[in-house]
Amino acid sequence: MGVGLTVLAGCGEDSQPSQTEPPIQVEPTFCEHDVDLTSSYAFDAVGIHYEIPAGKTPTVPGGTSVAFDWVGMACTGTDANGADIARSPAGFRYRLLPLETTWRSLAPSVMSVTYPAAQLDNEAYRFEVAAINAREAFGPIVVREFEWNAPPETQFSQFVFPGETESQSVFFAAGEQGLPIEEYEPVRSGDTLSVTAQGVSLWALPTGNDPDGEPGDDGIAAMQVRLLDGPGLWEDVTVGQPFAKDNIYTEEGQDGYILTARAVDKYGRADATPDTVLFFVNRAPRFRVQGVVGGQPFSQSPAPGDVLSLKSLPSSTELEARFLGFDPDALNASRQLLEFSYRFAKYPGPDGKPSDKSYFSDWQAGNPTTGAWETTLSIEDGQREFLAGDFELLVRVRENRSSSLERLGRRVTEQRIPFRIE
Ligand SMILES: [Ca+2]
Ligand SMILES: [Ca+2]
Repeated sequence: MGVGLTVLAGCGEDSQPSQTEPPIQVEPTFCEHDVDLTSSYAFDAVGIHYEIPAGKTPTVPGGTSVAFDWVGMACTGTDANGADIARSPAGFRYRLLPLETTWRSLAPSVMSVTYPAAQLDNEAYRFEVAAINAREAFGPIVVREFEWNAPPETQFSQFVFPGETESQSVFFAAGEQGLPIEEYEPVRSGDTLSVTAQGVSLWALPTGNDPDGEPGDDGIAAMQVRLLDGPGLWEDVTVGQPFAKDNIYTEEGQDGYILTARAVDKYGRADATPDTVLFFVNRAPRFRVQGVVGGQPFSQSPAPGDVLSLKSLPSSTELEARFLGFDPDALNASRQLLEFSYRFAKYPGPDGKPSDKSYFSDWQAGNPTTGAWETTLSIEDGQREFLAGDFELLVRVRENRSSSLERLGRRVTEQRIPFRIE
């Protein structure tokens, strides 16, 4: 025989070590240990259990503690002689994200962990546990996920009012304050509410329920309502009481209102999807293309699609025009107090190409009695002649307010008028 080395890994007769040479030492192997998570559950003060199954993210009730039990599985490595050897876990590593961001160590004899309710909050959690071998190598990580404390749900209570077939939840009254609720009218999301000098009164009853609540206890600790015309703060209202507000106006430049309510449960968790109703106050003025002014028929000029004659113009730089506006709120029907402004968005330029250089004119008062505006229009302050061709005129009508009524806002409506001059 030559060099008398014998490899020890095999087990056949041929590989028996010789009597005279010592066995060759090999590096032992350390296998990975599985963890068998035997139970994962939440439990409340009277010990009622809520399972946390694998592959799901259940919501466990607010106020519960959460516990995990597991066993570490033995695995087969080899010893220094290369022989198979059963190894037990050298310990465990676990963490509960996001509460614990680093791994916690446990001795091999400790195979459970409990998180008291006081440590938990309104969050989604992820529990991870693994066994380690003697070399501190992790076996497969076992995961359970859960959310602690279901959020409450909020809605404005629905009522069916006389004359209404469908139930409504938010109501308004324009004008007189202190009316009985039966005389309020329903607000549908997206409505524009008519307005009076007293603004608008609003009434709604927000209610909430918490999935974690128990019989006799709806679990709602607070109710918050917000009436937004922009970013705003939540306002606490008494649970079970309606939210009511008078004198709601539309301020200058303001768009709509968003009425929102959210319930908050006793662990401080708020409904993430509050009930919401969008509405506007003060209907914008409108144009009347046909009407009656001072007992006489009235027709807007120019009206969309009109074809005018160049010869009919009073001068080469002037166009006679008349418009009629009205405010559907009839805040003060005898004094419409409307203002008008215009610009030519498109007109034939001197080079024959369409031009669009003009800006909106200053606001000009309409007739305070009739809401009519009879005027002469010009292009670029009379610097341009009217030429034959296609025009596009934009006319705006705006509510004019005396200083005592300016809280009502001044809503604007724009009319686009394509017309032609031949
Ligand atoms: Ca809850
Ligand atoms: Ca109005």
